[in-house]
Amino acid sequence: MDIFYVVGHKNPDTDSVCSAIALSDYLSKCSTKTNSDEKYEPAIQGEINEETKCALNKFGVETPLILTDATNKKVILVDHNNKMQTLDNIEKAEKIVRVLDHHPINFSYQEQIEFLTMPVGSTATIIAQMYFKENINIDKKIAGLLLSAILSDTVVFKSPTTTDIDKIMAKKLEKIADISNFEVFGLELKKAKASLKNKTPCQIIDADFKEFNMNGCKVGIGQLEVVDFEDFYAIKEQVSSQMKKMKQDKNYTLVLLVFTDILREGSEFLTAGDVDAVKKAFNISTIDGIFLKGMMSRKKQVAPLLENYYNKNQNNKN
Ligand SMILES: [Mn+2]
Repeated sequence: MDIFYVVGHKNPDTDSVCSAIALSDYLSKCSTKTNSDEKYEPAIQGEINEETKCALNKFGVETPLILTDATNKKVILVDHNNKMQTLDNIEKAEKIVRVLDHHPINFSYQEQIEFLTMPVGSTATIIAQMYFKENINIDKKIAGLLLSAILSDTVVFKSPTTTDIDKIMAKKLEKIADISNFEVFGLELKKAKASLKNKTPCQIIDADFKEFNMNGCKVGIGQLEVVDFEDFYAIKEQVSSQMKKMKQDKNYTLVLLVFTDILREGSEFLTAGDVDAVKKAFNISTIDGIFLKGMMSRKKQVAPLLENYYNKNQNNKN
């Protein structure tokens, strides 16, 4: 029997985990239809966060197995297509079978594969559409997970990445998942993730951290949703010095943490390293204490602005 591991990005978030579970379910159901002997196994690259835990508990779904190395495995990548964020030794994978994602394309492969991306708010949105389009039965658990992922990635539809398709899919899934008010449920999820209390600076930085190669510069961008900014001010200094240490130890050009206030709909930054890049990319004269109204999305706002800056400024790498 062929086993395919369906896996999301490093530092898994709710969309990565729930999409891996849902796509495994979807593909298993498709393969049953065609009587093929294929097994789809959802996997994660590391511990899940509090928000994802909340979603999995609510719908009674087990945490997927942890897989960090692709060697000799057949893998399906969800919610990422960037080498920096994928399994270790991805070049030693038996095969990357397919990619399903909603991030900017950053991928090349020597073989023909199925590669699907759509400019929507979450990978879960694409998977939900596939279920409805192919008339594959969505059970309550899977609907609940897909809904959780859409609400998580779109920050309950407040992120500029939100599209009408996300909202339409959420409405349909809400009924199947038997959730009476998805906005209330979305905030419940966000609050689970937002708590900074009882976390070490490392845990705060790592919670939702992604690495990028921007024109040869190693850039790490983390994002946290904060309900009470007082909690953020209380830990700011400690987190800041940990970020500086991390920049040195792991040789980053820039480490940027985005603290997003979902109620005020904007963010504050903490940086270590190339401060100049941040000032120029976001057109601000200072970083400390500046609240950037409307800045909600790493994917659509923070990363592209920085990438654009580094593409124009090849020198100045350290
Ligand atoms: Mn996503």
